[in-house]
Amino acid sequence: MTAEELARKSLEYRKKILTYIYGAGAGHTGGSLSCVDILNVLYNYVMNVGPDNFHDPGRDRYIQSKGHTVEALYVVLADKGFFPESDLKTMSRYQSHYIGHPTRKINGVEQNTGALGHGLSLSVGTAIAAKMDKLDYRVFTLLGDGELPEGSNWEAALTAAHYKLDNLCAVIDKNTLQITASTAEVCNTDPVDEKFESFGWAVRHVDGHDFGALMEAFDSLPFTEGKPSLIIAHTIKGKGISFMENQLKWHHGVPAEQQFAEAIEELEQAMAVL
Ligand SMILES: Cc1ncc(C[n+]2csc(CCOP(=O)(O)OP(=O)(O)O)c2C)c(N)n1
Repeated sequence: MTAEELARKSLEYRKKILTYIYGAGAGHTGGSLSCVDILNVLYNYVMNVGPDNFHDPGRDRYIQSKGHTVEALYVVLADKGFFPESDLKTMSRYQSHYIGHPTRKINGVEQNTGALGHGLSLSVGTAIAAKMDKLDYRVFTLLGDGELPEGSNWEAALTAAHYKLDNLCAVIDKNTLQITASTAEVCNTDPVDEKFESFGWAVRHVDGHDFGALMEAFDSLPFTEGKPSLIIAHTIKGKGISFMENQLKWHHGVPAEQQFAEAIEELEQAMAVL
């Protein structure tokens, strides 16, 4: 897929994220909108994974550590054909498997996540398994900048470098906001690039909404042979909907009827000029 095609798809994804969150009356809106371009590029340009090979041991793996923004993952998995999109109408409803965090009950989900701080460890184990099994799949994980203070991340970072996991790529969705305050105010992890580099990772910064830049970064993996790679994706929480961008209340804010209509209108206008 080209950068232009990906850009169009992301606008569709944003509409769907808002539609299903609005329908469910629940969801993590801001962080889903900040990470959806990254998921789009991963699933439609980078990774060798789809419903046809999901049980193939050689498939690429994606583990979403910031599990609370599962709505972005759901719309991408539905678009890839892992399950019918109509399933998402049940999101967050009684007895639906489409709950507010990823579980392996959903086709296409590799690991249960949601308690922050576990995705990188799971990914390290999966990447070690590839090396042991002499398989050439790659492992991708998405971390929130707000989850980085969890100590398990740093243990995993150390281990990834120790085992020279150049088949592992972590992406930080660095939208700079947490739930109640900025990430820097809650627990500052900057300079996060220098920290990971000092742990033995190869690190790059990228605009997390620039499709060409994301594609180029993923094309360059591994950044250094014998080292795990980290992409620090600079993103905007609530990206694409002007009244949601960079606003804490949209962490898990659900649009009211009028706000929903305005948001969809903004996305349709963006589509018209693309
Ligand atoms: C172990 C754990 N502690 C606390 C939470 C509650 N929690 C849910 S989202 C969130 C903020 C996460 O911030 P970030 O990772 O930056 O997510 P984003 O801003 O991208 O949505 C927290 C603390 C959790 N899910 N897991």
